[in-house]
This record gives sequence, C-alpha cells and structure tokens, in this order.
Amino acid sequence: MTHVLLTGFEPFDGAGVNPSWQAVQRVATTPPDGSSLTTAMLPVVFHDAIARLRAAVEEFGADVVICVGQAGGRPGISVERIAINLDDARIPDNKGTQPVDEPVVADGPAAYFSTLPVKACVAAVREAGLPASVSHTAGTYVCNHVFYGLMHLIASGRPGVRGGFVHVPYLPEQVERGVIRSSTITLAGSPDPVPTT
Ligand code: PCA
Repeated sequence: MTHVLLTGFEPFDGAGVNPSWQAVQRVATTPPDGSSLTTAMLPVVFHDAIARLRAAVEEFGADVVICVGQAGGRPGISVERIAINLDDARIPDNKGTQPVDEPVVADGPAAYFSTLPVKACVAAVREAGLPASVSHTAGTYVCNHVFYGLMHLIASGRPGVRGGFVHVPYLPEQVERGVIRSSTITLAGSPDPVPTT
C-alpha cells in the first residue's frame, strides 16, 4: 500500500474558493487502487505553509507527497518539473507578507527537480481527456515556495519519499464570475504560461 499525502491551498487574493482544494478533495473520495490517501489544506502564507506541510508529512509518514495549487491563467493542468529557491511575491500572502527577492531556504541549492515521473503524469491526464503539460516554472509565490520546501524536506532526510507539484487552472464558475484580472490572462497555447502571481 502506497501512502499518498495530497495537499491543496486555501483561497487567496480575495477569492472565495481555491480549485486546488476542491481537486484534492475529489481525488480523496476515490483513491487509486493500492494507495491510501491523506489530504491537508495549506495556508497561502509564506513559511507557515511549509511548516504545515512538514507537520503533515511527519504525522502521516507519506511515501508520495503531491502538492496542488491554482494557476488561474493557465489553460490546463501543469505538472511542475522544477522548484527554485526564490520568493518574489507580486501580491501579499494571506497574512500580508510580501517577500521580494528572498530565498526560500537561506544557503539552499538554487533549485530542485520534482521526483514524480512528470511526463508520465502528463500522459495519464491527457489519456483521461484533460489538457495537461509539463511546466518549467511554478512561479515565485507560495506554490513555488511550498514545492521548494517539500523537495528540501525530502532532500534533508527523507530520501525514500517522492514529491512534486501540480498546478490546476480556474474552475469554470470562477471564470464565469469574472475573477480573471487582466494581469492574469495568459493566451491559450502560449508556450510558457505563467502562474497568477
Ligand atoms: N496558487 C498560488 C499560491 C496558492 C495557490 O493556489 C501560487 O501559484 O503560488
């Protein structure tokens, strides 16, 4: 039995929902065969989010950890390949903190790669009929921060754990309600769409 920890985020930037949490809850209702699934909601707060993630990993002892976040302007599901050691927030987090040009981990390596099979993940999502691609930027906001924190946690003493990050786009109703701001719109088909923040 593979123990999987799936995390999503609370809403941020004035939104009432975060589709990452809805996606995670949906998966939890039907765990894949041979796996047991635990979910945790992370705050959209620099450093607090990594602390919550670390506590969940310690509590559940997961074999695989997949963190999920919203990247509203993207046209499909993005399986992130790389986390960088940089916090550079365009907007404040949910506690009002807005780090600019700061490392996630002082003296940490510049970047970590996901240890998920990113291309196989994309192929599986496409097979299920949804648009998906490998992404080479998780941004520089709380999602990249958590992704880097996860991979640093694994590198610092949990070598058997596989970890990675997935961005999901807006829910249809978020788009219908007009939550997309001009700064977040990304052209469908753009080779390197950026996250919302
Ligand atoms: N998306 C933000 C943080 C939380 C979320 O769901 C991001 O892409 O950094």
